[in-house]
Amino acid sequence: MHKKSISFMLLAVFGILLIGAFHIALALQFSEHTVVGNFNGAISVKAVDLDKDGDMDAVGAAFNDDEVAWYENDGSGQFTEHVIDNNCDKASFVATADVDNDGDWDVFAASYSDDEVYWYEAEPTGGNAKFTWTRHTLPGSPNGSTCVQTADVNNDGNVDVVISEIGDDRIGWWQNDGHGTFTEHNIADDYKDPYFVYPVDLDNDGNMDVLAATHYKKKISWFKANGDQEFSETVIDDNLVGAIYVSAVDLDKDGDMDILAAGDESKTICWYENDGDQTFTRHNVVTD
Ligand SMILES: [Ca+2]
Ligand SMILES: [Ca+2]
Ligand SMILES: [Ca+2]
Ligand SMILES: [Ca+2]
Repeated sequence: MHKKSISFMLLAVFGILLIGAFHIALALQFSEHTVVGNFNGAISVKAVDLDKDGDMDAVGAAFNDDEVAWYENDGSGQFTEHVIDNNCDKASFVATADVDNDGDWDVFAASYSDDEVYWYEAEPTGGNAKFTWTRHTLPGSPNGSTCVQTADVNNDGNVDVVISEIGDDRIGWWQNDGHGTFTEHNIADDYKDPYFVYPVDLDNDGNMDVLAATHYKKKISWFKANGDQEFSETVIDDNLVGAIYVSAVDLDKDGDMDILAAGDESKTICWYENDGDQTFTRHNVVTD
């Protein structure tokens, strides 16, 4: 995929999420409250109690503003913006984790145009800003990253990151030594246009696997881990047109992990029912 199409694709992801939110809202009657209304190109958001005061705050990325920020909840749903970085060129994704095991939530952000993934080390200050943020760069310069997810890939108790690089048609994971020093490893180096990745132990064998969505190949795959962090691909679906999102949850509550996915060009949200042995049957939630 050419980089010039990224803005459209990012908008499409946001649209799919809105479609999903709309359908859920029909059933559950949500009312809208604005956290921030001028976060240009808002593309990724995570809920986390960043300041550990008992209420959920928000961390977000704004693609057009090149900005990463967190929004402090006063406890009644009123939010105050704190900028973490206003120089993260085409910020495309955020994630949170305690990278250095010091008890604070740190923040990851992908910079699509810098071809970097940064992590921001939180230091509590006690003042109004609450934290200072020190930016660190992951090694290897992930090329055109659209997704960064946190998980303990090698089961050593330290949270690692899984990253998609659509510029290099690659999925990698970065091993954390527990102090925020990372070592790069390969998951797949010839996976065309990996738009979204999602780490999960899909077959419940204790090893962290990785799901991926490729837009160009309209494909959903899972990469099974063998216990030595070597991964082999199984295709779940090779006909989800515009595949742009994938995650996993036990949707039918029968004890195994099912898969949830979205395709922008086919205007589809679907789920894949696990028969208990990682054979999946697709069901459309909404489609064109
Ligand atoms: Ca809070
Ligand atoms: Ca680890
Ligand atoms: Ca597994
Ligand atoms: Ca299930």
